[in-house]
Amino acid sequence: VEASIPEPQREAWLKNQASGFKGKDQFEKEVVRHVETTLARSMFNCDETAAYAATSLAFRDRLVIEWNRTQQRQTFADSKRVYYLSLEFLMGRALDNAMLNIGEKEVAKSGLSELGFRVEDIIQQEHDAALGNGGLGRLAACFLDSLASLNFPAWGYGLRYRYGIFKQEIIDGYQVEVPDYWLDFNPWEFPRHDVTVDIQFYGNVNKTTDDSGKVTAHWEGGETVRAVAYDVPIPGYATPSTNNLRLWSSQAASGEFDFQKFNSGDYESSVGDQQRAETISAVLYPNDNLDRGKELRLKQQYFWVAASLYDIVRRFKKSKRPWREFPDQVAIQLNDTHPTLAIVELQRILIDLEGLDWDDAWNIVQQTFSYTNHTVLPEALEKWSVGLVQHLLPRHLQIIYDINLFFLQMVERNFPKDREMLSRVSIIEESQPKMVRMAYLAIVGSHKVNGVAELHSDLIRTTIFKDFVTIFGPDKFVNVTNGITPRRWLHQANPGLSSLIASKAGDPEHYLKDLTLLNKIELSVNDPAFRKAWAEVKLANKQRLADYIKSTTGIVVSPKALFDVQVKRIHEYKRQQMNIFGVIFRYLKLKSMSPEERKKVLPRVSIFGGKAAPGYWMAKQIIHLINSVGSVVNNDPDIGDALKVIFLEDYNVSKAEIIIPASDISEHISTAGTEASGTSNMKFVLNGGLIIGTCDGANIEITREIGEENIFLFGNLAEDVDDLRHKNTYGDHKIDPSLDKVFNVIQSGTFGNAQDFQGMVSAVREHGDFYLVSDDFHSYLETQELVDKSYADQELWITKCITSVARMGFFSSDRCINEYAEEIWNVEPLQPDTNNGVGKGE
Ligand code: H53
Repeated sequence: VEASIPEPQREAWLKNQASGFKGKDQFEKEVVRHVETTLARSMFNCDETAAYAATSLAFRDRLVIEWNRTQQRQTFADSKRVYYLSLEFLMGRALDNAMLNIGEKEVAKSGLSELGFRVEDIIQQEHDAALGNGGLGRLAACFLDSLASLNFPAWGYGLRYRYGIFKQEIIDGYQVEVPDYWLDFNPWEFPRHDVTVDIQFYGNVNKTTDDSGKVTAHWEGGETVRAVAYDVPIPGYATPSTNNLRLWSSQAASGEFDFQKFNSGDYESSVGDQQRAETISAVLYPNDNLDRGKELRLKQQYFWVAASLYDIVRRFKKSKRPWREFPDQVAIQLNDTHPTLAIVELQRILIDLEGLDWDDAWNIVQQTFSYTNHTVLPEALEKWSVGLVQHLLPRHLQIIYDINLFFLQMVERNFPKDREMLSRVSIIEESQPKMVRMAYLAIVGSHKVNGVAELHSDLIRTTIFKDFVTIFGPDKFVNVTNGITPRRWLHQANPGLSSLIASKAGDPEHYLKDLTLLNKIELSVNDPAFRKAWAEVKLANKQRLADYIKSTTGIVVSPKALFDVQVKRIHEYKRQQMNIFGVIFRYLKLKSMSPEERKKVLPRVSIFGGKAAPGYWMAKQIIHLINSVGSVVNNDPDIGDALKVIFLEDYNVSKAEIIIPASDISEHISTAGTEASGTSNMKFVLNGGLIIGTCDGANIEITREIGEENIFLFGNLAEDVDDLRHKNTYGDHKIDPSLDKVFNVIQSGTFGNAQDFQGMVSAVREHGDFYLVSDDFHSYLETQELVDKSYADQELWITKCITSVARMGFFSSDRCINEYAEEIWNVEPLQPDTNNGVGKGE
């Protein structure tokens, strides 16, 4: 039966169209209606949780109306769409973002106040949507915001994990992981029980030949798991465009447990199938920049990719266009190699199910896909054992072998003299066991490959993907420097600074959509009133963080001290260990001073935050050392306010929104050549903090934009890292004397059992110091001294901060998305004011 309402009855629909609240009175009415009818409560038992729920539902109603219109508009215009495939979307909270993006926060604030609530308290009730680990997942979330704000027809596709990234507790200085069950009440998703796809695993392949001699492969048997769609509306800023994030949840294909088994007393296995199916989308793997090759992870990848492609193909087929037009309608971006099986799956659909020739199909595939690489770290580059792929996805392995065969034949034809190249670039690594190299498969199956910052893109072209540049030519490899959304990371996180900026740069609606307008504030850099207001905003943000620190740790810090922040995933390459060694050095120096001297030093608060992957022993040791140093330093009566060391538990998006605006200096100190881009560096500078950093990732482009007088760079360069490592392992490895002193104090037991930190010390002293902590330590300490000196001159410091913010326009994710749209996707925005005939009954 056709689901659309016939023409004569449509008038009644149009007359009764839902509209959502307009203005404060209607907002209040909607909140009360949701409290009383949706939640079945009343003014006699409406707590903040209920008020949050009702407020969210009132906003959701608004979003969903625009979302429906946007989808209709896009369907009717039949324009090319972008599909962003990402295993992680680190969204954080949605309510505040929805209020600001649709421009109704003031309405909500006064409406809630009349109903007896403070909007800030209501916003705090929301649980973060934490379906990601770190930078890669948050980048995907910033991209969704930009895609919607710029009116691009775009969908995100991901997994609806029942458990997001774990919650971190610190107990006796150690990290303890607690499950993050976040779906208790989630008003931001719409279950689509009618949008399901059955996904096949295991089984075997049979081939048949028809009369014309054409061979067709049939993938048969095995097990089936059902994917159910959950849709999350993504509001654009200051535009009605509202895009869709579709997250897949797994369930048993029958939807029920086996009654026969149940009745015959086999209770366990009767629910076993159901539980096995649900396991697929149960939990996010908590590793950042590390591949562990687990079977369930591969299952997650195929499940998500197959459901998404089925959905995309189904939408395309409705247009009744010929297959060759598929790439004119569809651009699919692979966020890292996690969705690379989509390349194989589309080829399978085209040749096995749709009957296309290999070459025609392969052309379509290559024109459709593009791949973003986010790392050069070898331990993060995905490989799957051939045996595992064969077992789980037998038909896909055959196709991978064919892709590889045709690719290697092409290489052999074009480079007949270079026999060794074949084994270097083969998608199948001839190791024991054999492995599928996912990055190579992604490159071969895409028309564009991009890195995420200039240095990183240069590195992938000259190191890990060098041969592929030779084979495909340089134009296939491009750079798109990462960006961040200024809506969340300035306007939402730092309303004080946002409105101060607006007083010079024009309406938020303008400058938040064209961030280069920030440069207007540079004209006011010497305006005393502006500078004073600037300093007051920073102090208020530091006070807000100081209050938070007091309430969560009990430690009192002075907002007048220099706040030095390093918040990010804990990883040896990010070098939190170097930071804490530097803090110990500072502590020793303070201890050696007389009380009079000590009074003269600039007080500093060293703030750390970040999660360690549960199986990453060294990262956990780093957390333990930070906490142990904190408990010694913070309780040392000699030290007082001169130095405090804080570890903030459970760093996540909503905590970042409090921490980032409060920083004076933040640390982005990875070993040169290891951090592909970094994006928090951009957030900190945009919020009027300066950074201390290495010549790595996007730090380099930040320097280019803001000027080298406004950043504290130090350390060895990427081009020297190989030689230094060689020297550290084979040559004479002398430890920096200041670092040696720090190590001796750690080993004397000053911060607790020396044995607990032996791994960190011997990594530097005895095991080649792979991350060059000792090589960079002297330069790091010197630069930290320069930070102290510079901060003492507050006038110059504020000038640096204002100038830097003024020059940060380049790092908006809008710029970044426009580059993808032009250079890679070839898509155009669809303006919301063009009606396209919607509502006329077509
Ligand atoms: O991706 C960010 C970069 C950052 C890089 C990060 C990343 C992950 O979070 C996880 C896996 C991976 O390969 C890379 O480490 O430098 O800013 C977004 O591009």
